[in-house]
Amino acid sequence: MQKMDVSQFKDRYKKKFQERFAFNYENATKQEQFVALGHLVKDLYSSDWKETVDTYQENKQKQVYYFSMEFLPGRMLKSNLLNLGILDVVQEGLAELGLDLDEVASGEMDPALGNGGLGRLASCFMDSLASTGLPGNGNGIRYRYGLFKQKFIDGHQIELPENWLRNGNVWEVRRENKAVTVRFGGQVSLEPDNEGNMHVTYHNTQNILAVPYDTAMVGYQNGTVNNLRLWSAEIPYGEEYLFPTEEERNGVKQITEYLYPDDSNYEGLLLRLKQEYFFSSAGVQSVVRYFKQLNLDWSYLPDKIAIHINDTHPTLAIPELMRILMDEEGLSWEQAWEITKKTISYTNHTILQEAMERWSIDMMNLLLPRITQIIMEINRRHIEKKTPLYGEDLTNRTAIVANGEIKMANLAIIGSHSINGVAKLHTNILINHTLHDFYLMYPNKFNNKTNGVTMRRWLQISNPGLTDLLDETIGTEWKTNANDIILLKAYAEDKEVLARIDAVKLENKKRFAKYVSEEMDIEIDPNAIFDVQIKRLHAYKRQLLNVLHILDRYQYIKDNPGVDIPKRVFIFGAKAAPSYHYAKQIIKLINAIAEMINNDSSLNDLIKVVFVENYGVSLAELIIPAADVSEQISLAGKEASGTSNMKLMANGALTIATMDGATVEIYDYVGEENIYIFGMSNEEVQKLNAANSYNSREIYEKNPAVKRVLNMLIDGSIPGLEDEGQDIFDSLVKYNDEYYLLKDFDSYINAHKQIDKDFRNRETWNRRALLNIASSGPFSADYTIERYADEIWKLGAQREPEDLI
Ligand code: GLS
Repeated sequence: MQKMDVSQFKDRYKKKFQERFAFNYENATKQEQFVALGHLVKDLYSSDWKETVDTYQENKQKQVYYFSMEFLPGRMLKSNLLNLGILDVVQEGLAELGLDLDEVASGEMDPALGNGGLGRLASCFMDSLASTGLPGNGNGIRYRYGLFKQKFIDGHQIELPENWLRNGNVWEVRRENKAVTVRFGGQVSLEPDNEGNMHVTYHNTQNILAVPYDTAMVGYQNGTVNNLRLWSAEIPYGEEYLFPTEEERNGVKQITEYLYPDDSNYEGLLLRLKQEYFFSSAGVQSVVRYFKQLNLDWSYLPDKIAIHINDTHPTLAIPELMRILMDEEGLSWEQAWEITKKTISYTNHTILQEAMERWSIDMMNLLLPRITQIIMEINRRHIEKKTPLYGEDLTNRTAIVANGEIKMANLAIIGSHSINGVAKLHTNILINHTLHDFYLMYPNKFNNKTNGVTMRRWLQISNPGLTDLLDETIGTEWKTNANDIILLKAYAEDKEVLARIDAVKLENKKRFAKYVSEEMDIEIDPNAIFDVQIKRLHAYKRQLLNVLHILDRYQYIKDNPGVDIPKRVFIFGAKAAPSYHYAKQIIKLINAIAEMINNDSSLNDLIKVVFVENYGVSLAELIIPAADVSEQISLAGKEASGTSNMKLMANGALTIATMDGATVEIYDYVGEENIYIFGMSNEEVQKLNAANSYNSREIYEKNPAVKRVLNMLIDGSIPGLEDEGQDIFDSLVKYNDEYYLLKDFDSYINAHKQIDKDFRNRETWNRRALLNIASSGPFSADYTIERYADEIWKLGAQREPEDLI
């Protein structure tokens, strides 16, 4: 890309604006100002985009296709500017034009095409693939409506549609000429031809056109621009199609209309299955079409293509690839099977049983008759081959088809060459418990790839103050080699640097406090401890434990008026799945407590509770740099990895945590003095489960602090609650506290008391913040991606035709 100076930028921007809107930029809305800038930026990377795609093809380079039902890219303007190396030029240029970059950037919609960590991980990976110069593309769904927009009315979560495309989307390019057809329903017949080869014929199918929209994934100042391809469902056109009825039109539109708003908890809905097949099939078809242009024998497919399935949602890519290779390209089952297994790899993101996808065979058969035949045959062969080796019991436990259902994780494992967990502890749990039977069969398929986050968005863009501090102390090498952040350790005793860490944090806290004041009408003191829990609302994540601590603290302050403890602001950001009643009750509870506490002047502002509405990537960028304390308090063994833990650490928050997910690795890097660990370990949880002796009511009866806090839920102390208080109380006392909150209560409270003490000593606290920042380098997604590329996708070491001879 050609470099541009400030004055060139200004000229181009004015011209671009004029071209698009035919009036002056000064009179425009933020959204219009953004659109013009977006188009300008797109012009700047378009030649690199084309060149990257051409080069991959000319060199016949092996490429990975990351199939994911969710992507959560966040606003892309600043990320593109940063990666193109023109963030400063544009910021300055806009300022000279009387515009503020942050204001203009807020004119972009934040596309919420994902629920939470899983979708955000996919987007961090896209950024890292391009930024490390690796040939990697995304494949997903262009949802018309992303995740719902959350509103609080009387403290209750209300879901509104998020029409993120209403003003168009600057970044995408519609590629109708690359559309493919996806077939649903109907019947199939298999008939032999004269030579005895089987031919598949489809009857009465519903054909849907999958139209790709491509978005550039710009690498960090390296000229690489990869592709994120999102598919939209449309009515096929052409002479063979009659004009569709309204019902048909709606049926088609529906397929890519909504993102399913469930995280870790999926409903068996026909529409969702349609979505899964829709983007898996479209993706596989386009990959195969690309491979055919290379003019290689089919056996080279795994040498040129890697397909990665992000959780089980795209698992139908396995039977789809089998179908295409056999039915359309004439390969034998054995050939197709070898190629498929070598091409596909799978990441597991959760061990929660309710999140393990299963589909009824009847539903699958109705919707995808040929795919169902193939799945049944994969299963039949699996059982036939493994039973003599592993016996009937074990083999049957690994069956894909059982009790009228198809188990997607089993299909994903059997039909791929690699399965990975997302943190060391998670992978160990998969190997030793959840997927142990499979581990016995395929020990070499299992591996760990601890998650990572892109430091570009989560440090450089969201925390410019800290970025400058790093540049001025350790140089700029950390921006391409995050492990260099460790060099900051050398400044751990430097009082001036420690004071700057403090000042940067304070600035970020003021920025967030301003938002809270303007948007929520709550005043918070930037000198208070900002204690942050931001993630989906789920019982296993134990936001409720955080609430119990708040209530305990409330009681303590009430009992001890004038007590001298640091002020705390408890900050929550969380959406609950619309059908997840209990999670929504907890949202209501937090809002009711916020109302009670924030309006109680007798508390002297010692506690405040801020529950931001509509938490998403953009709000995360505002909150994370302002955090002092990072809450990672899931029941040990339940959180596969977590990724907000990494972002918060990199921004200098100290973590209070159970030994769960990737937090265990944070502990290893940062050292026990710089993190607050509490509660049961995974082993202790397992033991307690096995002993079957837990009695939460006993804790309630015997522990006065627990009793007092829990009673508040039911004695009318918290105004505005209806059934929520009683239901939540019952979940903890009557129904034996599934996630062991009461068991971990005391140690959690004690850890927080320690935080109060430690926060007082600013210098020590800042040193520990510094050590957290310094230890965060290994969590850069660039490294995670390099490990996927080397160990799973083998992007560097593909076999060339000569190697065969
Ligand atoms: C999740 C896990 O719950 C998170 O712990 C994990 O960090 C994330 C990315 O690996 O995947 N699984 C899931 O279904 N949603 C998630 O966020």
